[in-house]
Amino acid sequence: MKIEGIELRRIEMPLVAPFRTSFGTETVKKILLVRVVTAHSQGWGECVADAIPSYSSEYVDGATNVIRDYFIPALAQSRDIDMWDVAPRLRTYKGHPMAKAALEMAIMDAQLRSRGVSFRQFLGGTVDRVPAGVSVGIMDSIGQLLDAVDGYLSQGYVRIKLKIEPGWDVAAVAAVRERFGDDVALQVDANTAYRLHDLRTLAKLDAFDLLLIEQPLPEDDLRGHATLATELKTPICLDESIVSAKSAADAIVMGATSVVNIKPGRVGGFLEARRIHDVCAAHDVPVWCGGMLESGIGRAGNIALASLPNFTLPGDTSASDRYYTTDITPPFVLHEGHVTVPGGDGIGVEPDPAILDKNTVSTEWISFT
Ligand code: NPG
Repeated sequence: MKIEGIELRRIEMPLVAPFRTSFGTETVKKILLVRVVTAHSQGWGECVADAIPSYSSEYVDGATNVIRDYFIPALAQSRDIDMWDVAPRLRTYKGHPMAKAALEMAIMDAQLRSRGVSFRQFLGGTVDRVPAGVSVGIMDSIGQLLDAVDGYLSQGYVRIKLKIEPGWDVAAVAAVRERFGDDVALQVDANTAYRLHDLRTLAKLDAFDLLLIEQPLPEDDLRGHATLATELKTPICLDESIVSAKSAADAIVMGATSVVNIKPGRVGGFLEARRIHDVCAAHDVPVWCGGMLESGIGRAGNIALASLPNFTLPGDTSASDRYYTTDITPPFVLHEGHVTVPGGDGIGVEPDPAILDKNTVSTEWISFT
């Protein structure tokens, strides 16, 4: 596939409400979009790096720079590029999986569109719709949290994930269980906010029959997670720690995780995400698809990934209006707790040019010719 050029487009989208996690509060999502143009098609990729390096070491300005200054020149050495070439050609550059994933996604989208194949077909998805969970941020009060959960349950979300941190954990979970009962599929996400010495607090969560506790300890602490797993009844699920199929295999074999959150951006792209899916399936470890507040572009890819057979738990694949009043693509909507897997070529959605322009902060065109 011959690439004519790549556009790096920065957009900013206001969130419907502030989203607070153990590492910070977001009110506006700053997104880098990558558009790859070939003679026959174009393809879109979304970089999930945050504005600041707090979830991981990547951040959106850094991702923009590394793509412009290193990755595109490496790819432009030959105009003829296949999606399978992207990761090997960028391997000399350490890290930056979110930036690499965005480029690979755009190239994959262009290539699949020109072949008339959808992400779902290419990845091996087996269903037309996937169950949608929702992630609920840390709030100022329990009352506020209960109102938010109530709203999401009435919209039909089939699983609730509560963000937790020390001081906002057992009481929040207890209040949600007490108000909404034991039938609600409930899980928690700590985003690395605890240490092994918090074992007693974390063990109190065992009383609430949670689906899982996500990433309680720092990402490099696989041994700590393995220890925790022997002490807790609640299954441990790793997110930040799982950066490749190899790290997934290591974590599983060490007993550090019994469920895996797969985010294509975190692991360098959809090709590696599918390898992680396969490794987990081979170990009978269920997976679910995480989210990073993506616009419709990234969301479309995530939903296609979530249609693979070992995605047996609902993902953070919520409807567009969970985060955005107006998405840049036609919105993903909730029907009976599910979202529809796009069936069109490539990611199956296109941004609306007027909405895209309205949210655009800057664009850069890098020609390959
Ligand atoms: O639904 O897209 C979504 C967001 C789900 O909670 C969510 N994401 O740690 O998984 C996470 C968290 C996150 C959000 C992480 C933004 C980093 C940035």
